[in-house]
Amino acid sequence: MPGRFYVTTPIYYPNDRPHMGHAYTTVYADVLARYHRLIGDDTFFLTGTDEHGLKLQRAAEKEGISPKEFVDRMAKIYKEYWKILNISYDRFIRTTDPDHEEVVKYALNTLYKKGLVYKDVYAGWYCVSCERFYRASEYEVINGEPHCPIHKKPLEWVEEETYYFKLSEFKDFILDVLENKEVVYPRDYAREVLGRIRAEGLVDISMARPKDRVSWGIQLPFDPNFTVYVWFDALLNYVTGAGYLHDEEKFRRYWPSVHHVIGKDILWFHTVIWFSMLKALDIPLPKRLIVHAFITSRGLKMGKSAGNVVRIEDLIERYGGADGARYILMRYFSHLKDIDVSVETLDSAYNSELADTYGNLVRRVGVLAKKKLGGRVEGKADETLGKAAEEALKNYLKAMDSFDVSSAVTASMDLLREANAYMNATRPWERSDPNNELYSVLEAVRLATTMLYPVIPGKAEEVARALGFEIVNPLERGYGEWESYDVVSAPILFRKISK
Ligand code: ME8
Repeated sequence: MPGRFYVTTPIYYPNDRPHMGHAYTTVYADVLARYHRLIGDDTFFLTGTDEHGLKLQRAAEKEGISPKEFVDRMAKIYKEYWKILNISYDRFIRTTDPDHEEVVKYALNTLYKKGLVYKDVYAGWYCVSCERFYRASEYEVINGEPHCPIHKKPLEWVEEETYYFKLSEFKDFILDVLENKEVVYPRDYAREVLGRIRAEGLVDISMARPKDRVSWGIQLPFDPNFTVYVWFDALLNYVTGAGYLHDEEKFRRYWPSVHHVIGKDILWFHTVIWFSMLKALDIPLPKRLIVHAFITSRGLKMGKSAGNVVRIEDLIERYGGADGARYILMRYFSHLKDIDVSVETLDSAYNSELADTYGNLVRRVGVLAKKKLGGRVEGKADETLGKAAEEALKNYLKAMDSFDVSSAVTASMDLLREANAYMNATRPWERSDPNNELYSVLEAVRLATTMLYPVIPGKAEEVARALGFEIVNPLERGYGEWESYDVVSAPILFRKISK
């Protein structure tokens, strides 16, 4: 029975163009979406931009244009990057979209009517880059001044009237979810949040900003002098995107299968705050919250503030296009351990795996099929290679179903290595009739290409066209189940990077 799969990325702050870190999350979510479409699931993929708040207000001021003009320009840039990277989202949500603004107002009104909101003063240290307050136990003191632990920038002292959300009332609920429910993946992150709640408790949080300080935001529905705190606005994008309030049928269809993909920097918001908001709104929790670690460079989280970003265009240029870039991002995708990117490791995976193991095999089998058989290949599948293919597919499906994309890539490469070894052992170039051998290799190439399709969709389609097959659900057409091949050409897929 086909399932359903709804996947989201964080909605990014469009104060600047996306970099390798944003591509890391977005490509990963795209791979999950493409995989689920491939196996026949009814899939919906949401990404977008988080456009309100002080950070955007200031970015626009710096450019001397209105916030709306600024975010319009930046949302367009985001879409261009995702197009170049072949991101197959179904909706690009912007928090300035009218349906979203309606959802936010409706949701906050609901919290208000339920008595979960009250007015009081707030004083604290604020990081505009994070759009959040930091407590004394959390910030770093540099030269006697409080600094953001992530951005290392001085915090700003804020003292003002605000509205609080009664987060403290949800403590038992959150503890129960984190302790007993399989929502957070990997579970280590649930334990991390649990530890923090146990150590610090859960205090009520400010959910509004005075309009005279932060004007760029959605107006609080029950007090026109305030705008909604950007995180309360942003988190709700996930329900808006699924049709909440506007398309009940769509919401019923996709919400139960929602998978949020996030970086570990925004874990607290997506567990404690988001789960409490959902509970308060009587909306079921997400099926999974899939958390990943950071890409670091020179030991620091890659980001604009650290000044160590790798540009998406540089990745694309170095690795021969979007597919090469997507591959190296997924090859090292990691949930728990930060990955420090070095050109040497990335280059070596690209050269040895994409160019040699995959590219050379495609080229060799294509050339031989043309030369020895005029392109028409029909034969019997080799049993041993078939076993290896089955094993690889099994490992691949298991990895994909547990969100482990880098192991799925490894399983695909294992199959290609087996196919290379089979080719070298059977030497089809020396045979007068190499139909069986070439067919066996082509089947392995077809299956591995299908498995890699979610990661390298462009190149996978190119191989399918050149060798004469289609990318279809591998569960329906396993090894040896493609009848025959009409090889058209033998493309050179990836050019090696020389030192
Ligand atoms: O936090 N390594 O937006 P944001 C890995 N608007 N992932 C990285 C990364 C790195 N070095 N740098 C960025 C926000 N990311 C909010 C989200 S959601 C309701 C609101 C990725 O533009 C990672 O997914 O700061 C991280 O969680 C996200 O970008 C933060 O993007």
